[in-house]
Amino acid sequence: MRRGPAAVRLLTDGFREERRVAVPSFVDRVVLHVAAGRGGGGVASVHREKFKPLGGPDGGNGGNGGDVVLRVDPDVTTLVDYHHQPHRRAGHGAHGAGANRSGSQGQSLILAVPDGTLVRDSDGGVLADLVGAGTDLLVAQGGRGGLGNAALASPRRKAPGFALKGEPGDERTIVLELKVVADVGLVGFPSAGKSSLVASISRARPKIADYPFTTLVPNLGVVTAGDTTFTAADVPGLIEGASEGRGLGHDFLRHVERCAALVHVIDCATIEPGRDPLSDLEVIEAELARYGGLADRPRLVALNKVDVPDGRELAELVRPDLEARGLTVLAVSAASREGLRELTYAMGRVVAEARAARPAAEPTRIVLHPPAVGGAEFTVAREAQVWRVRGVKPQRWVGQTDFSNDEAVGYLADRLARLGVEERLLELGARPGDAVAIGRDDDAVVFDFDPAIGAGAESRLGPRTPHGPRGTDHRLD
Ligand SMILES: Nc1nc2c(ncn2[C@@H]2O[C@H](COP(=O)(O)OP(=O)(O)OP(=O)(O)O)[C@@H](O)[C@H]2O)c(=O)[nH]1
Ligand SMILES: [Mg+2]
Repeated sequence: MRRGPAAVRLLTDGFREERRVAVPSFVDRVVLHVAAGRGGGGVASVHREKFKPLGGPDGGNGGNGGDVVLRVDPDVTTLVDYHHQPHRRAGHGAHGAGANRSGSQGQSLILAVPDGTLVRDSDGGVLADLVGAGTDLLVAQGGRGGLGNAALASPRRKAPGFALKGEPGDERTIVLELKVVADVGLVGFPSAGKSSLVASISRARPKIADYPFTTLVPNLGVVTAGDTTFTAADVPGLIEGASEGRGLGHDFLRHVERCAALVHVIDCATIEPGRDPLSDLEVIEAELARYGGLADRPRLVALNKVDVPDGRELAELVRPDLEARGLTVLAVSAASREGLRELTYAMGRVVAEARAARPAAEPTRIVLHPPAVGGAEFTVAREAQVWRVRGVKPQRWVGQTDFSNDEAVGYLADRLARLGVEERLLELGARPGDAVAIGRDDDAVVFDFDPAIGAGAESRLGPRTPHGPRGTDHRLD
């Protein structure tokens, strides 16, 4: 008999994957690429009025880019949407405009995920285990909008002739994983048509054949009935003594342990001696009872193969008896599709009721990058060819700079000097003309070192040019 890990196949629309997982869970896994929105650029604009042509800076700020957030939604039960669309992008912030108009914020993207979704980074490290309705995970933060020249104006720089660029949004690849426990387990004798039913109500394509124990491992199908989406699995055929290990036995009853509901699939067209719907049901129920722990699970009865005339007759004959036992009975045919809509809606109802009755887990909020506390704001290191400056602020400021605008470049130099970057470079022995790289190797910006403070300078803010601080439009002074 088969033991241990079993191959379990999960088939969803447009997606086919086979993986080995431990009984009894199925794993749904998707690689998702998320991109937050870019921040809008600030603008450099000068207020104009009749007779006052240069009335001061009035360029507005860019709007922030939208974030990408994962949020647990109890109505979502599969990752199937992300198999269809694995690239998701939030809205960009709009650029600012003259007359102090700010650009609008980019639309954030809230991605609904099922309760219990595990989020990994592309290296496989766990980022978060999302449990509880409403739990949020910020997976990609929108870029900040750039400041317009109005916001950049200061007593020292009354009329900046430049604005800051918006910053790019985070982009990352994450892996979503969901341990899927089938919502509904289809149980019954071998060849009753369990796999045929899963195939008829979902996109799953399990093996179907007219010999017993065709199904060796459960097949999971995603079923949608009205507003409810759920998963149904065809548990391998059960026979008398299954709970003691006969047939495929015990291993497969473990599959139904965590199902919210069970469907008895009963073959109404079998010609095997000693078989009839009522005794079939009793044999299976006896096995479930011997296995234990399943008594509270709601049951439906699907009387299958009513496309066969004798089968239909038998189904109608036994229906009153089954209904008298309080069971919901549906006459169906996996072959002709008769009664399948009613069956899936009945399944959807019991699943929805079971979900509603489940205690809700408390929502928590998780942020991926907790702000760093303390520590230096930047580091400077001597590398083979360059002085390498690393740090969140210097790297962000470089991203905000429009290098085609000299004033903007001057402003960046002032900011770096104020943070102490120049001082540190001089301390370490950097000389004017040395190459200084800010940022990582792959997207660093390289400058010639041109310190505003010469060695022994009195003041860091001392004038660098005869005209005043960098980043000033002298026409407006
Ligand atoms: N006429 C008719 N035949 C059906 C119907 N459903 C299934 N069958 C046939 O019954 C046989 C068994 O079907 P399966 O779906 O493999 O049965 P199963 O319950 O999954 O069987 P195991 O995996 O062996 O437990 C196949 O030959 C099917 O074509 C039906 O509604 N009508
Ligand atoms: Mg089967």
